Amino acid sequence: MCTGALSPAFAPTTNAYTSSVGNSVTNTTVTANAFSGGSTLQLRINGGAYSPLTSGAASAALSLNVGDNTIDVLVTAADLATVNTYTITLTRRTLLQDWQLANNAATLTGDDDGDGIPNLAEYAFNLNPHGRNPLPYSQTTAINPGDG
Ligand SMILES: [Ca+2]
Repeated sequence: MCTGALSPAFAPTTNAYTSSVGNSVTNTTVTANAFSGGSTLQLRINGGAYSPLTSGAASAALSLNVGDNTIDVLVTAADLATVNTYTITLTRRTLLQDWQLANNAATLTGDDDGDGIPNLAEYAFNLNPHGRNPLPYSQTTAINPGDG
């Protein structure tokens, strides 16, 4: 139905799907197959106007926002009375989310390699969150017991 993998797998009785793409993916196309010859298909993204979609043919390119995009495929049966809408929530990841996925860094506050640098700082300093890194700065604390 969509260029990316849908979750769950497409089934006629399931109306809601999710999928995700990397930050570098700026547009997508949707291909849908009508179940019966008399059905018509329409497509819209992010609540815009519906446009006709030819069964089995790729749609025009749909521009994706970073974050969630809602793609609706409206199916009208030949009797014009039976209407079904299939909705795909397609998430275009941020650069940070791409990095988290590539590095299996589930949380930004976690410190997966225990080197004292949280994952978000590993990202910011372009470090490896699964290889201990020397701290990008150093701190020296002088203790002088003679003071005060
Ligand atoms: Ca770390």
